Amino acid sequence: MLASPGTAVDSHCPYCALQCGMSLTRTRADGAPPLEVRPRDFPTNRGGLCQKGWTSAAVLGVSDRLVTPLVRGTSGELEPTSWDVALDLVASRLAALAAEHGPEAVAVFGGGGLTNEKAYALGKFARTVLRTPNIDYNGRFCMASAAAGMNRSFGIDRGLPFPLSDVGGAQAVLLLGSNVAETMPPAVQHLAGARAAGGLVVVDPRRSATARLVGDPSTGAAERPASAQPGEGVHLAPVPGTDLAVLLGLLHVVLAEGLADRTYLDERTSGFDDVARSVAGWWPERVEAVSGVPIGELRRVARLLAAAAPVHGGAGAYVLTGRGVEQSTQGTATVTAAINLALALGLPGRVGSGYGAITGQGNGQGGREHGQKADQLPGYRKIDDPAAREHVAGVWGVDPETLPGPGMPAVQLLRSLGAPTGEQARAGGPVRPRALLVHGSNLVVSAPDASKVIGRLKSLDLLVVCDFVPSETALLADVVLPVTQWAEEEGTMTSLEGRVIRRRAVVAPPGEARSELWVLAELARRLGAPQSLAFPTDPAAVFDELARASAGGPADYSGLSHARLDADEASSGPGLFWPVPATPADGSGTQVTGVTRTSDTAGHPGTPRLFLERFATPDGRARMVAVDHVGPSDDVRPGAPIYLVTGRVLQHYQSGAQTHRVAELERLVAEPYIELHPVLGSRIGVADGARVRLTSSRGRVEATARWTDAVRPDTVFMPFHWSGIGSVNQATTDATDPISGMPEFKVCAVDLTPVPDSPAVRGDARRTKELSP
Ligand SMILES: Nc1nc2c(c(=O)[nH]1)N[C@H]1C(S)=C(S)[C@@H](COP(=O)(O)OP(=O)(O)OC[C@H]3O[C@@H](n4cnc5c(=O)[nH]c(N)nc54)[C@H](O)[C@@H]3O)O[C@H]1N2
Ligand SMILES: Nc1nc2c(c(=O)[nH]1)N[C@H]1C(S)=C(S)[C@@H](COP(=O)(O)OP(=O)(O)OC[C@H]3O[C@@H](n4cnc5c(=O)[nH]c(N)nc54)[C@H](O)[C@@H]3O)O[C@H]1N2
Ligand code: SF4
Ligand SMILES: [Mo]
Repeated sequence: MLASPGTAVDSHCPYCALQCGMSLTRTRADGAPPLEVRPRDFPTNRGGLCQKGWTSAAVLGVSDRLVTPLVRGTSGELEPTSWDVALDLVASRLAALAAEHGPEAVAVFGGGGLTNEKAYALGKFARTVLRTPNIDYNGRFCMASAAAGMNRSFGIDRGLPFPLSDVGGAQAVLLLGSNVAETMPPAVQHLAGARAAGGLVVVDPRRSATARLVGDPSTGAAERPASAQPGEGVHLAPVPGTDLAVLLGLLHVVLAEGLADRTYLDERTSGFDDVARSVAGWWPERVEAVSGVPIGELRRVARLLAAAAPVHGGAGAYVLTGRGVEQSTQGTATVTAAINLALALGLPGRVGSGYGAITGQGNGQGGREHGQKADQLPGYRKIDDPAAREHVAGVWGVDPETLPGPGMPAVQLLRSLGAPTGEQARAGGPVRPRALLVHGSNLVVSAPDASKVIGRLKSLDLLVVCDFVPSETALLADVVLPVTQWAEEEGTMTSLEGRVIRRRAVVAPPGEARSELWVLAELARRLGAPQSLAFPTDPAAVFDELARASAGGPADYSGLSHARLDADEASSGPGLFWPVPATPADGSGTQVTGVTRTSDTAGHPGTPRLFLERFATPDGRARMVAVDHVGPSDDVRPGAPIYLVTGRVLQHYQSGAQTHRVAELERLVAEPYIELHPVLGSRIGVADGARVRLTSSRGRVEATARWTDAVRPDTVFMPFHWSGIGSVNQATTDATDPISGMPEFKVCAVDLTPVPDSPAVRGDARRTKELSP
C-alpha cells in the first residue's frame, strides 16, 4: 500500500552505494509520479545529495519507459505483447535449449543495482530452476578485486568494515584510484578531518576533482571547488597502472625508517616476514623510475601516514581504494599491497583507523553476498563448500546434489556466449551458453572490449533483458520484460558500509511493468518448478528466506527482517550493519567467526566495526601476502604510445541508461569527450574542441577533445557513459585479474589522431591559451 499523497516517505537514492538518505513525496492521488525528492539526514550523506540524486525522480516518468513486454517479431522489430505470450515464449525456448544442450546452455547475468531480495531470488532461480552454474554479474566489473583481496587477507569482504563517518576523525587518508568528489560527492565531508590536518593523500594519474581537494599549490584558485579548504595534503600522479609499485615503495619506506607497528604485527598478523622481504628491493629510486612518483613525495607520504597511526600517537589513518587501482590485471595484488601497508601501520581492526574499498553500485555490497556470483551461495557462502550446499539446499527444499557447481566469472562467461555447442559438447568440451537472461546491466556499453560482446550477444539463440528503459542491451534482445524500479518497489539494499537499509515503494509502476520477483516466479512455474520450490513475490517474504539461507554464513542477515528494519527506522535508527545473526532463545547469540559482538538484548544489534578483536581467518590473524608489480597487460609501445584511463563524471551514471534520460544532466554533459594535455594535443594536431579518434588493437572511438593540464601528457582520460562511436569500451581490453576475474578497464595503450574533415576547433581561444604550456 502506497503512502497517501503529500506524505513524505524515507528512502534512499536509486544510484550509488553511498545510498544517500532521501525523503520522497508523491503529489498525485492516482499513484503516478511526479515525486518530490528531498535530502534527509542519514549518516552517509548528512543532508547532502549530488545532482544525480536531486534529479533521480525524473527517470520514473521518462517518455520511453518500458510499459509492456516486447518480443522480436517476424519483421525483426521489437513489438508489444502480453505477459503471457512473452513468458510462455521465454520458458518454452529456455526449456528447449536446456533439453538440447544441457542446463549450462542457459546463462544469467545479474547486477549490483538489484535489491538484496532480487539478487537472492535470481541466484536461487539459476541454481534450482535452470540448474545452470552459469550465473555471474556486473559486480565482477566493479568490486571483484577488492572482494578477493579482503577475503584473502581478512577472511571477510565488507567494503568498509567500519562506518563511513569514522573516517571523518582521521588525521590521514590515503585514497588510491578513487574520485569521490565526483562519484560520491556527499562523502567528501568525511574527509574533513584529514584535510584539516593536511593528511589527505590522493593517488590518481589525473588531477581529478578529488585530487584538487588537497590544495596542490600548482592549482589555480579558480579551479578549486568552493568547498575545498587549502590543506597541505599530497597528490601523487603515478604513471597509470603503477600504483602497486607505489604501495610497495611506501611499505619499503615504513619498514626502512622503523615506522611499523611491531606489536600489532606480532599479535594480529601472519606472513609479515615474507612481505618484508618482498618489498626490500622496492627502493624509492626504483619506485620513482617505474611510477614517476618523486622519492621525496613517497617518503613524505609514508611519514605522514605513519604519524597518523595509533602506534605513533596519531589520531588515526585510513587506506581506501577505488576502481582506479582495482580495475586492473593486478587489482587483487594492489588491494593486497594496500592492506599490507595498512597492517604494517597497525590500522585494520582499530577504532578510527583501517583499510576499506569504496563499493560502487547502489547494492554493490549486498549484491555480492546473496548468490548471483558464479562461485557463491547466499550469506557469502562458497558454492563448493559441502556444508554450505547442505544448508542452503535445506532452506530451498532441494537435494544438495542437484545444485550446480561454480560457474564462469563475467568476462569468461561473456566470451563463451553463443559459440557452437553441439559438436563441441559431444567432443567433451564445455557447453556454451546459447541463451542469456540479463537483469540489471547494460553490457553493450559497460563490458570491456564491447564490440566483441555485442557480436556475441547477437549470436545467441535467445537474449532476454529485464529493464525499465530500452537500454542499448535491451534493444538487442529477443524478449524485453518491463520491470519496476526504485521508488516503485519495496526491498532492502546494503550500503558501502555494510548497512542494511529499506527501499520503499512510493509510486505505482506504469503500464504493465512488474517486479522481477514476479517475473522469476512466473518463469519458475512455467518451467515446471514443483510447488515445494517456492518463489514468493512479497519482498518481505523473500527477505525472510534470504535471512534463513544466510544464517551462519559470513554475511549473516538472520537477525533481520523488513519488520525489524522498519521498527529500527521508526526509532531513528539508520539501518543495521551485518552480520546480524538471529539470537537464540538463551540469549547467548550465534557464533560468527572474527567479528565483535555486543549484547543481544533486543536482537543482535548489528556489527558496525569488524575485526576489533580478531580477523575472520581461521587463526584470527590478518594474512599478509607478498605481491609484486608487473604492470598493465596492454602497455604503451610504438603504434600505441598513449595510456588510456577510463572512469566517470559526476552527472552520468554507468552506462548512462538512466542519466542520459534526465534532461538536466544531459544538458550539463551533452556529449562524449576525451581529456588530453595541451602538449599532447599540440603535438598530434588535435585542438581543444576538435574531434579526436582513439584507436587500440580492439577498436576505435571518436569524441570531442577537451584540453586540460589535469592529465599527464602521456595519458588521456575518457568516461565510459556513452554508446556507439563514443563508447570507450570499444577500445578497452578484456584482460582480467587472474584471481578476481576483474577486467582491466582502467589502463590500456592507444593511439590518438585527429578525425579528418571534422569541423575545426570549437573550444574558445581564451581557454586554449590559458592551458597552453
Ligand atoms: N557520477 C557517478 N558516480 C558513480 C558512478 C557513476 O557511474 N557516476 N558509479 C558508481 C560505481 S558502480 C562505482 S564502481 C564508483 C566508482 O568510483 P571511483 O572509483 O571514484 O570512479 P572512477 O572514475 O571509475 O575511477 C576513479 C579514478 O581512478 C583514476 N584512475 C584511472 N587509472 C588509474 C590508475 O592507474 N591509478 C590510479 N591511482 N587511479 C587511476 C581515474 O582517473 C579516476 O579519477 O562510482 C559510483 N558512483
Ligand atoms: N571503461 C570502463 N567501463 C566500465 C567501468 C569503468 O570504470 N570504465 N566501470 C565498470 C563498473 S565499476 C560497473 S559497476 C559497470 C556498470 O555498468 P552496467 O552493468 O551497465 O550498469 P548500469 O549502467 O547501472 O546498468 C544497469 C542497467 O540495468 C537497469 N536497471 C537498474 N536497476 C534495475 C533493476 O532493479 N532491475 C533490472 N532488471 N534492471 C535494472 C538500468 O536501467 C540499466 O539499463 O560498468 C563497468 N564498466
Ligand atoms: S552520491 Fe550517490 S547516493 Fe548520493 S545522491 Fe549522488 S548518486 Fe545518489
Ligand atoms: Mo561499479
